[in-house]
Amino acid sequence: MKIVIVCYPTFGGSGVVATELGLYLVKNGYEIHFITYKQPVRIQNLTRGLHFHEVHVPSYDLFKYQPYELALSSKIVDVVKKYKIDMLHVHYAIPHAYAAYMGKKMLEDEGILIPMITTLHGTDITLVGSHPFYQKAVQFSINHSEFVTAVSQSLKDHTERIFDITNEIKVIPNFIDVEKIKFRSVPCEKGQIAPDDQMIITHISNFRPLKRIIDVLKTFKIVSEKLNVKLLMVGDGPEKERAMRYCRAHEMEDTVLFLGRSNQIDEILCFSDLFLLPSEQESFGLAALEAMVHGVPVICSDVGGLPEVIQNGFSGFLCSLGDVKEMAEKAIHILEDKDRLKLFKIQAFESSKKFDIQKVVSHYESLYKDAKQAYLG
Ligand code: GMT
Repeated sequence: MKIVIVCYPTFGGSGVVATELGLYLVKNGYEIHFITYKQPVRIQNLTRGLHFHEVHVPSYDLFKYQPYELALSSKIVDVVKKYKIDMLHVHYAIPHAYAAYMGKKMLEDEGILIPMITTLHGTDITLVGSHPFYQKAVQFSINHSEFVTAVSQSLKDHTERIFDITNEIKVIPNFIDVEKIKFRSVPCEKGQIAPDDQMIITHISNFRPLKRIIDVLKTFKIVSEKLNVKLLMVGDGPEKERAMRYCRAHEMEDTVLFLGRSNQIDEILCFSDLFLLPSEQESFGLAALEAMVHGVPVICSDVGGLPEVIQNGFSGFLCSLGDVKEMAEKAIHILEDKDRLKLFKIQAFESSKKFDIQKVVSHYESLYKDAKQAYLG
């Protein structure tokens, strides 16, 4: 089957999920065509069956805003026709679902019928999509997709609460390639970052306000008063400056390292002992799952889809939003006892298996088959 995947090419979770899905499908014999404005960060080499089509938006003085959706829908039409594509799978509703719907309609005009699947990731619904300026268009695109999926039950419920949805939303959670991580050949080198007896706490995000990275620092500060720990802050974004100022003001510069955006997430997580994710909202929390597969327990806020990913008291702890004292207490509880830490690490890895790529992607594969059948008969 030949599938077009439309996604954001950046470090964000939706782009990572779309890219990993495409790469895995290629291994399973699919022909995958990514359409984005830049080559996705997780695609290093284009191999057989894997194509990338860049959307160019020519800049024109008349426009205050460049019409990306137009360029994207035209690109979808061109690619579908040229490569005889069977299916459109768009990740992140805005503006991808809207643009894909336009592409689909243009193709219909030429007698080409193509089904479309939209995968909702979170912020496309909870933050941006629900804004009155976008709501109608997002609702329209969801209702006109042949199939709609959400990455958690929480996101499905949220979507149904704020939109008038007329078709069924299927929950297909995010996934992780357990085998790939387990049998990776890259060495795990903690030595460059910290001495052996120092434990590593890690946070990875896009440092947007909803990630509450000051809570990460406050939690870490309490833990560091009791235990020998170092904090790795991986990522970049609008709150970084404030976070760095906080560290200067609280003399934490020796124990908190800002590593920037990184392509070496696996290399960092492999020697981490604990992961902090105190977000205000998280439809799934892919970064937490990436930590768990490396055997890293997670302390996070009890919001959105996080309780579907982290088993409280088993793979980590779910804490009240903003309660840094509680998060620090749970962190200390896990870290202060070597045997307990070992157990939590094993349990975190065990929990991650539920989201193994083989299990989860089979749901997408059945959906592709159903969509093709339902649409084309
Ligand atoms: O969390 C972000 O700010 C990035 C955002 C994105 O669109 O990539 O992440 C969303 O999608 C991820 C992949 O499905 C989920 O794991 C994240 O939980 C979700 N973020 C939010 O809901 C805030």
